[in-house]
Amino acid sequence: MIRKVLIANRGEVALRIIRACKEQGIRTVAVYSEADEDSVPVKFADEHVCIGPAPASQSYLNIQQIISAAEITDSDAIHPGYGFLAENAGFAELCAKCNIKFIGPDANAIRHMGDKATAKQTMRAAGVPCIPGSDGVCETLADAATVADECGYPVIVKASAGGGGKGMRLAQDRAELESAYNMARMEAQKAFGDGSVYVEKYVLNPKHVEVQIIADQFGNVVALGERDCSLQRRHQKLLEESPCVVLDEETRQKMYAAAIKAAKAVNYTSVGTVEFLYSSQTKEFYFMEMNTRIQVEHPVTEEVTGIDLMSEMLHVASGLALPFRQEDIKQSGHAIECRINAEDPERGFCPSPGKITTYYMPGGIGVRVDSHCYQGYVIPPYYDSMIAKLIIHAPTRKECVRRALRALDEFYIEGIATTLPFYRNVLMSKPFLRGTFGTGFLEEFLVD
Ligand code: MV4
Repeated sequence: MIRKVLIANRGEVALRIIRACKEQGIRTVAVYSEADEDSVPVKFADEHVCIGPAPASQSYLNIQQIISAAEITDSDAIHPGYGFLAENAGFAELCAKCNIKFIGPDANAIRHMGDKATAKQTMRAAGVPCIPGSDGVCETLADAATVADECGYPVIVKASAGGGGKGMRLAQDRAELESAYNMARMEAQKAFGDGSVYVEKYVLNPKHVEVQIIADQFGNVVALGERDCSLQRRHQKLLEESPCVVLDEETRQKMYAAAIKAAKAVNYTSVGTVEFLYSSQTKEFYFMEMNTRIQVEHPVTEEVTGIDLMSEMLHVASGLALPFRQEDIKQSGHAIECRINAEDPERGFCPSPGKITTYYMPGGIGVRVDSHCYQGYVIPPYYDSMIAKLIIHAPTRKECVRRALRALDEFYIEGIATTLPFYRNVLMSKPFLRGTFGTGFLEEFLVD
């Protein structure tokens, strides 16, 4: 069993982890940077340790400091949350070496899925549908051209060490392939110190649908429904919902089976997310990546399934078997999450840190706010700009949208610019209300 968890994160997710631990009687240790001394997670944790200056590289990414903090507080586990060290295989490995339980999958699974070309090869070999393209890395431009001719243009060149949109280049034809290939390689080398790239057919305006899975240490893997995360801007998700309204029941079940197969292929344990691209035109879905962490949008799944993912993540980490089987999972109603960022939608979503002078949160049935903010809190400029997640649950999508609009009207944040007004516009737009929009929707929507 786990007695004491060190939370190697900050903000909303640190608070989410503390809440789950408290409910299980697990003691908590907050580590924090000099910029986060006055934060809610630091106040709510049983113990706190300052691990360095504001820049993340010197605090939340400082592995030596975090391991030392775990040792001096006698913590037996570390929860990495999302971002920072959550998908750092070396960190997971070091935790294991120091006899500290890393709350997440093992280092091998993280490493395997972190290399996107290898992950895709493994998935294809396991029988998970993949986007037509190269089998692994394309070592030369000639290789890339052969693959592109086989699967047909347009193609996309992706960094193997990338993910989430970094180091991607589109090529409409053979003439464009050369620069796309070279640019992707250079960008990947610069960003990740690894210039490996792979090539696949470009799917036009797909939906981004991801399946939440959870796996225990006894080989049980359960799919906990899907999330439609197509509403993104520059590869930053802004709104997520569950279920995905364009999936028919047969395709949905096939997608769950593929996600479970993906997890089993790497002996996965803990919570994880298998990302798929879905083409509404052909009704085909393809494996894209697997995220080996708890994600920002996990509450959408919690609302629809009634399962506390953070709590179950702690349970499987401590060696317990899953308390449910696939046939026990029932999804009810619809859930939408809006990520409220300290950004100005009127100024190209530029960050807007500073003091929150008014903070009034919405409430009522079906309304949940996951946030570490309060009136008087000063948002530091050093980290991610997400300050709150507004999560709405209702019996139908239509009611969910109306409830979301009602909650947005009640949410008052003053002193800084936020993305609150932006969501009102999105939730009232025709493409959103139809629900058929793909990943290209928002960029078009924001033009006019
Ligand atoms: C694609 C694609 C179309 N076809 N791959 C973007 C992030 C990274 N995870 C992969 N991405 C994409 N890969 C093929 N073969 C379109 C995207 C993409 C995208 C995917 C999900 C959500 C938003 C997106 C926005 C632009 C492009």
